[in-house]
Amino acid sequence: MTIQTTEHAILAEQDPAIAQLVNQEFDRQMTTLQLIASENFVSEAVLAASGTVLTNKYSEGYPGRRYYGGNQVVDQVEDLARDRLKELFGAEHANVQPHAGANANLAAYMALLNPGDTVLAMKLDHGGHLTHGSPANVTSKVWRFVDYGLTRATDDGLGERIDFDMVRDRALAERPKLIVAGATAYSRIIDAKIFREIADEVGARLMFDAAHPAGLIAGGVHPSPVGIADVVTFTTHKTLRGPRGGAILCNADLAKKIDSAIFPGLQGGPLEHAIAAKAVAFQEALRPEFKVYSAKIVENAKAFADAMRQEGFRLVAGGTDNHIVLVDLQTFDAELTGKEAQEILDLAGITCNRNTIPDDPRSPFVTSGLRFGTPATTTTGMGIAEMATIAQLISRTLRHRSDAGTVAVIRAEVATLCTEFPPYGDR
Ligand code: DSN
Repeated sequence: MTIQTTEHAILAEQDPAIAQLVNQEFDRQMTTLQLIASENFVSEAVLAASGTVLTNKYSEGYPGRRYYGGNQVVDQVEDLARDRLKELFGAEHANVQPHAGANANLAAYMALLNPGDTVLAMKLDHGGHLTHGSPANVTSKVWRFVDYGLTRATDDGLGERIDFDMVRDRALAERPKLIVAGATAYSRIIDAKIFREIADEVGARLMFDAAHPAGLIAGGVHPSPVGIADVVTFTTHKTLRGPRGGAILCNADLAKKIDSAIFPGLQGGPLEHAIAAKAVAFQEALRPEFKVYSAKIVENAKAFADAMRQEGFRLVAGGTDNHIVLVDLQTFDAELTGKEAQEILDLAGITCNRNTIPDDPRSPFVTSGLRFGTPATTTTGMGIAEMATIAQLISRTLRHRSDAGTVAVIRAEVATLCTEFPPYGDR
């Protein structure tokens, strides 16, 4: 498939090599299934705002307090983005400048902590994030992270859950200055109120990393941590369906600290073209249709989880309440690693990512799990029937992984399915 827009024609004339690669990526996205839980398809309007002359402008500082001239228009863009975001989540203060979720998290730590302070966050292999204190990440070098995890799966099929007894015990023993709630591979609701109670008991601040459920929160299908946590950080490109980037929400009393942590603490000039695209996405998320979309993401995830279970896969946490389905491959095929499964599914045109499962015996590079998500397929208009089909395609691919002919047949079936649900119409 090729891109037919005027902008792409200009790119093709000026830089054929990059234009050709953009086209190849467009074709990949249009003809394969996008099941990475943290990806989505932005609207044409978000795409349009991303590629504007706003990229030319330096605007270090904040609206009304910039270090360069000529920011009269850009100030209005950033104000619109902040106002829409506050309205969307009912927040007192919004910062829309973080270039990424990692920056949003770093800024929150910088605003709330001194170097060496103790932070309690979820273990990476139980679903946490690199910036929640992974030994490989700068966060663990500046602050002292201790962790909590999930309960073990029980025989009655209930599945793993956040172990709040462990959260409380660790909090009482370690007296952290900050507790971090939020995860990248946890398929259940995360209740900020329980974390708040524990944080209050030990005199800790609470940060909620809502990168994954942000869109579900905006759409009203996941309880909001805003006003419960001291700071809420998130990315704008996952369930929220905006451009790549980050954002931070907090109460008015922390506004100055958060803003100073982003600039001048961590970043220089904000990416105002990205901020404009964020503003467009926030406007889209304010519309009633976004509530319908969010509910469908969860409905599809539940249908996909049921179908995967019927195909013989064990699901971490026993199922899903959100957009994520985390599969433990060990009972399906003890020999099959997450890495091998991801690679063979790629050949079949099914895009997902390998993921650790709780207490994974394999390394994070190999893993014993696969993470799937429904934000992107739901955007294309796929529904419950397609979720069942996709689960069957995954199961067939993995069962017949040594048969290149069967994988090629599945690849063709995937392409046919995708062309029935084009996210960009005639683009
Ligand atoms: N890379 C993101 C995800 O896939 O969940 C987290 O940063």
